[in-house]
Amino acid sequence: MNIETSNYTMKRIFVLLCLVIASTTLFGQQVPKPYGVLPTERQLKWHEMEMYCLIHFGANTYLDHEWGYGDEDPKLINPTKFNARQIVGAAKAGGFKGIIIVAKHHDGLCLWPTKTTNHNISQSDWKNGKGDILKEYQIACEQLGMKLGVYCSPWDRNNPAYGTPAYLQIYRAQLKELYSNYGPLFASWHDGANGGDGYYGGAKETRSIDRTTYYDWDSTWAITRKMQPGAFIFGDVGPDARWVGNEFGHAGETCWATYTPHAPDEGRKPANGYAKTEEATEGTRNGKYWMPAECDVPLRPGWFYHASQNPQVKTPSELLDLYYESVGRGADLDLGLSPNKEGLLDESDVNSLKTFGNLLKQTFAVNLAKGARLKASNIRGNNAAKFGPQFLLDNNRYTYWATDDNITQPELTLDLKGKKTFNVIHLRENIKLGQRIGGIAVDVMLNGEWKEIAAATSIGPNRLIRLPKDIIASKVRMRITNAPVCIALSDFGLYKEPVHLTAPDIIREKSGRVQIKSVNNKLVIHYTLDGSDPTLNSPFYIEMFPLPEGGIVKARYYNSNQMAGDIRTEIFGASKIGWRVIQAPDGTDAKNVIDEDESTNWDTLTAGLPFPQGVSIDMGEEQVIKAFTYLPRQDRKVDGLIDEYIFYVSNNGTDWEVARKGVFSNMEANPVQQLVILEKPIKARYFKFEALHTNHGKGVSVAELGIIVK
Ligand code: FUL
Repeated sequence: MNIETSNYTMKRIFVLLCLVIASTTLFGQQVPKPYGVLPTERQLKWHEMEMYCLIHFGANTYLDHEWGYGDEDPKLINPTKFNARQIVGAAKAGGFKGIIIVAKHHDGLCLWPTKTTNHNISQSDWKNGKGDILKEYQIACEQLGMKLGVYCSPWDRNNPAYGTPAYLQIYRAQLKELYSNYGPLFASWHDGANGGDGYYGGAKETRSIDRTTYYDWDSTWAITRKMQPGAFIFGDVGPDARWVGNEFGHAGETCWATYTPHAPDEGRKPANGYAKTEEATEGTRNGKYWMPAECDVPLRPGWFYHASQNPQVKTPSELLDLYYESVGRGADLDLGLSPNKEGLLDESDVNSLKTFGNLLKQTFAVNLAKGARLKASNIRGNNAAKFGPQFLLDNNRYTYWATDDNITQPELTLDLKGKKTFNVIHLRENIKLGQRIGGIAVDVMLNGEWKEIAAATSIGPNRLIRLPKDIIASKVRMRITNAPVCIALSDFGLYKEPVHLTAPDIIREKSGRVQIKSVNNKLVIHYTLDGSDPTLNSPFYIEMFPLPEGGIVKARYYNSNQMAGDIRTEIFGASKIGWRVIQAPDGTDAKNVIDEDESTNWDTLTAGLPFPQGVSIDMGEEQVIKAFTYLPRQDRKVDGLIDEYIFYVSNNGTDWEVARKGVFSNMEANPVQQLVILEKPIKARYFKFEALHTNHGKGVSVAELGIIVK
C-alpha cells in the first residue's frame, strides 16, 4: 500500500468513526422535542414565584365597602400608622415572594399622586397631601427583597369619561405613571369587573361597555411590554396568567397550564370580563396558549378590611389547604391582604401568615427521597449523565430525567435505604419542554408487594399530593401512566408535613344548640364565649349548649402533649327557634332561609316573578336588632345572588319601616356572608328582607338570613 492509499483509507476510517461517535452522542444528547405550546421566560419566572399577595386598601376600608361607588371623598383616607414594611414583612414571613398593590380600585381613587385625575391621595390629609402609598411599598419591597406589582382597575366609577374613548387614554396614562415611577414591576394585574352603575363625575348612571372592543387590550399590553418587560400580565384571558375562575383559591384537581379561552357567546372573541371562566379552573389539555392559572383569594372573607370579619381570618391550616389546592396543582397563589384603617395588618392576620410560612418551611425542609438509590426503567439514549433520574433530586427545576422518544410510560423505583415516614409527594416537569405528563401513580412496597398509595393527573410546574395519612416505607415506585410523548420530569420529592392541629368546626343545630365537632377523639376541645382565645384553662367542650342570643364562640383542639391547634371562631346571631316565615312570594317556600342549614336555599329562580321579591319573618318575640346577615347560596352556582336590597322591620307584621337599604358587591366572584349593621339598634318582632335586584335579574336564591342582637 502506498502512502497515498493508506492516507486515503485512514481518512475514510476517521470520517466514519466521527460519524458513528457523532450519531451515538447526538442521540444520547438530543433533548426531547418540546411538546405543545411553551412558557415564555417571563412566565417561567412567574411559575418560580408560586406565591404573592394582593393588597386592597382605600376609601372602602373606611366605609366598610367592597366596591366604592366613585363619589368617595379622598379625605376619608388617613392611615395614621401606615407601615409598608409591616405589611410586606408579614407577606414575606408567610413565604410570599411579592406583593401587588391595588393602586386604583373600581371607585377610581388613585393611591399615588397621579397627574391624570384629582381623585387621588394628594387630596387627602394623609402626610398633608404629600404621601404616596405606592412609593412606600416600593421602598419596603426593595428593603425586604420582595417584588412589586400593580393592579389598576380598568372600570373606574369616578371618572366622567368612563365609557368614552377619552377614558382609555386616561387609563393608559395611569398605567404609564405606574410603570415609570416605581421601579421594575413583576405584575400588571387587570380584573374583569367592568362597566355598571357609578358616580362618573356626577352623572350617576349606568355605563356599559363592549368588553371585547372598548379597552383595545392588545395596544395596552404593548405599552406594558415596552415599559415593564419583566411584568407578567394577569387577566381573565391572560395573556400571561389566567384567572382560575373563582375567588375561593382553588384550581381544578386536574389543572393544565395550557388554555384555550372561549367567549360566552359562540364565535365572539373572549376578553377580560367576557370569557367562560368556569373553563379556566381546569384549563385545556393541549390548549392553544401557555396561560397558567392564578388563584386569587382573600385572607379574610372580603378583599377590603371589615372589622366585623376580624374573627374570620383564615387559619394557618386553611391557608395550607389553599396552598395544596393552588400551588400544588400547578397554579400560583395570590392571597389578598387587607390593611386596616390605621394602615396596618391586624395581629391575627400577621400571626396566621407567619404560622403558615413556618408550616411550609418545615414541610419542605427535607426531601426524604434524597440519597435514595434510583432505578429508572429507561434513560434517554442510555445517557445517565445527561438524562438520568438523579436530576429529580437536585433542586433544579430545569434539569430532568428523560426517556427515549418511544418510552412514554416509564417507571422509577426508589430504594430509600431504610424506612422513611412521609405524607406529601411532589412532582414537577421541566416545563421548558411543555406540559407532557397526563397521569402518574405512586406505589410503596408493603409486605413484599407494591401497593398504590396515590395517583394524579396533570403534573406541569407542580403537583403536590397530600396523603390522608403518614406512609412508612423504604421502597417507593413512581409510574407514569399517561403521556403522549417521552417524559421530561424534573423533580420528585417525599416530604413530611409536621403535625399541626386544624380548628374544630362549630355549628348551630336546628334545635338552636351549639355543637363543636370533633374529628378525633384523642384530642380535647377547649372553648370560650367571651371572645378571648381558648387556653388549657378554658372550659372543656363536652356537649351541645344553647346560645339563645347568639354571640362569639371560639374553640381549639389540644393534643395529649398539650399542643394547641388553630382557633375556630364563629359568631352566631339570635337563635332562630320559634321563628317562622309569614310571607314569601307566591308558590315559593322560604323556610330554608331560617333552617340553620347553609346547604339548603330558598329560591324563586324559575318562578318568573317581578322584583322586589322578599320574605317576611316573625321572630316570635321582640328583639333589639343591631345588624342582619344574608348568606347567599353556597353551592357555587351563580344565579340569584342579591346585589340590591331593602331591610324592613315591623312590630305587627303589616306596617313596615325601612331600616336599611343598600347594595352587596362582588357577589358572583366572592359570595360570602354579608353583614349589615343598622344605623341604630331597632326593637322589632318582625323583619322583611327584600331583593330589589339580583346579578342575572332572574330571581333570588338565599341560603340563610339572620339577625345580630348582641
Ligand atoms: C375583582 C374585584 O371586583 C374585587 O373587588 C377584587 O378587587 C378582586 C381581586 O378582583 O374582580
